[in-house]
Amino acid sequence: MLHFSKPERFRFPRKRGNAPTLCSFALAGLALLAASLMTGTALAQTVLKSSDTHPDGYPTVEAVKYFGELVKERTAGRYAVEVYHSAQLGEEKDTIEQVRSGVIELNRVSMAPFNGTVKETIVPALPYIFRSEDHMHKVMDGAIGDQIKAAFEPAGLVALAFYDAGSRSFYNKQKPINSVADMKGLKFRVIQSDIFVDMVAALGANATPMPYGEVYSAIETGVIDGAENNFPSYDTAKHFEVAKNFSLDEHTILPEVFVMNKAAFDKLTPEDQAIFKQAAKDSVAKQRELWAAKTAESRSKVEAAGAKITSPDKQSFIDAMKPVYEKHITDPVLKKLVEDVQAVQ
Ligand code: GTR
Repeated sequence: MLHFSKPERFRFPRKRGNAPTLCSFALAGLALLAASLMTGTALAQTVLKSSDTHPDGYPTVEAVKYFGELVKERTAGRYAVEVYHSAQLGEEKDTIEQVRSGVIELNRVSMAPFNGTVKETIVPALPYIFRSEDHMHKVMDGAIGDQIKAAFEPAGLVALAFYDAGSRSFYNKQKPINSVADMKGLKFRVIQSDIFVDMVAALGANATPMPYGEVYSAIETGVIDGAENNFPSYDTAKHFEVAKNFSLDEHTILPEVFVMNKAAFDKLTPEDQAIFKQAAKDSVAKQRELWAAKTAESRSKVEAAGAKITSPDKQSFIDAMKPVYEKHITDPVLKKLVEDVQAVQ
């Protein structure tokens, strides 16, 4: 569903009993024009809503804003994008439903909550499937990335871009983690995906899937001992305040996805579709640059605030993941995808 932006309703300054005069209509028209010029929205412009769980200034939020600027410029102002950051439209799982049903047109989310609906997203969510961020880029920027993008269509979505999310690691309030043995019995919040639940179980710990916005107080009150995420999320969600032991086990290098409601995309002319796709592609370069800077900034910030970063023996984490692969990679399509990813040098 596309939304046509309407400037706020103009109220005629009516005196009781007086019909609006021609002059007041002219004034109203001028006021509308002035308002639209001031807010940068042309009249009869289509404004697309986009959601993000992160706060303003976060690399994904800025990348989608940049995408919106490019689209606006390249469609001569016919389309614009409004980014609702800070989970204003709800937690990720809910906003995924909103974008699938067309309540909103765009959404920037992690791929993990799609693991149950778009099976191909399981592959990049597997622990230690990528050897490095560079390996992930080579895979996701190429034919395998295109195959994963195409898999969103039956779910009513067009995957416009993958954005960087660095690597996810565990952090907790109890103790430093130096090996898999240290994980035993700890309670971690995981992102809402069975892969993550099974990964934590394979490490001897307990997983609780929970919306992102509830994690801080769950750690603070001791419902859980910790969670897992990258440095920018650990920083901006302030989890470092309540869980100071960050173990750089880097279990996943799972990119984010920027999706559009398919019906809304299909309504665009072929020329506009090409503009949207190119703008999304251009926003990836911008996001990667912002991501690298933010990761370094967040890491120094949390360290200065007292977070203790350890580098556990990664091989023992990798070895423990066998049952996760055995359970989730049974489908021939996924088996082939895993082999294809591993073969990318
Ligand atoms: C972040 C990711 C968010 C959200 C969050 C989470 O790294 O950027 O989209 O999925 O993790 O753990 O819920």
